[in-house]
Amino acid sequence: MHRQNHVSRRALLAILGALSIGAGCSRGESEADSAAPKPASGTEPAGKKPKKLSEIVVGFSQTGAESSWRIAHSKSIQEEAEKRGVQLLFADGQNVHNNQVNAVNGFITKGVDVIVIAPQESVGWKPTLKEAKRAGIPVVLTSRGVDAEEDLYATVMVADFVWEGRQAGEWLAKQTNGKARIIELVGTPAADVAVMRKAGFAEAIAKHPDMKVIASQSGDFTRTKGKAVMETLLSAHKGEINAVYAHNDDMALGAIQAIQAAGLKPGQDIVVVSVDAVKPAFEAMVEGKLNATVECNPLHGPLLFDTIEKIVRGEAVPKRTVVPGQVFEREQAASTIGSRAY
Ligand code: GYE
Repeated sequence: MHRQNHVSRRALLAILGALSIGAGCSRGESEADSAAPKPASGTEPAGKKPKKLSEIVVGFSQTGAESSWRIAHSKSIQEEAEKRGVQLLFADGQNVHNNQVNAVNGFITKGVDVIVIAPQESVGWKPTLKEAKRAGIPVVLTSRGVDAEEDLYATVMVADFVWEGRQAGEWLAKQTNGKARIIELVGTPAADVAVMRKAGFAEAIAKHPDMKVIASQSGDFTRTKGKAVMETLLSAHKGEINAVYAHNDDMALGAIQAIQAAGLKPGQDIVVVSVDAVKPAFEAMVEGKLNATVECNPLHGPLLFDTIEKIVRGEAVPKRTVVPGQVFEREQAASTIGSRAY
């Protein structure tokens, strides 16, 4: 708990810091005009007049549409672009790394002003990022990070994924009195978010000798795969399991269907905890089928475009912004669901 407070405060400070820098600058186009032209992340030719937001083209390579979280993330970014009059080129990667690499290479060829990447996989980005840098196009990462030197991108906005995994583990320890035989539904294995959510959870349950992950398998962050994997694992470990930890709500919702199909009661016979806190997860909590979810806020649009605006003006931006979250339990779901924005 002490740790949770500590990390939350740090996360909150990070985002508040980022926002308060933004608060000093108006979003008006005249402001952009009068801003002193400075090189942005070493990419803008010195002396070049910064463009107005309404003049820029942003290429956005999105992972895909694998989850409710992802759909809310796309919507937030698309709506914010429209609101600010920014031309957004949206490329749906359909959860294939090469599709994303091709899209970004296309943005570079086109000569867009800023490239936004929500990378499905964290590795394999260096050559493309180097190419963008050579072309003088700043890259903003959102929703997941990449395995590359920091000077290859302008900034990354993510949640504290290790913290999220730890919260799920600590919550489960409390709920089961430290006695759990767990199925872990892992996200996309090549994504940093899956690696970190796994690590945080493992760290938390390591303190409890009677908590054990019986099986850990990827459901690729989707409801369909979460259900299929859960069906297989439930029949392979009949009667052995009393908990599920899913790296996102969609896989948990799939697992819930599989638990019901096996004649068991999700939320009761098998405790289910996941990450994201999307609306459908709140609905499942209200129905008593999901026990808890760790919030991961997908509404990156406003912060993303505040950041892009600064980059275009040549202002400094933090290398990393951590979007804060909190744990929601099913007991609070009915009173909270009405105020959920995604
Ligand atoms: O938790 C999951 C999604 O990268 C934080 O990706 C994101 C994760 C999110 O598909 O639902």
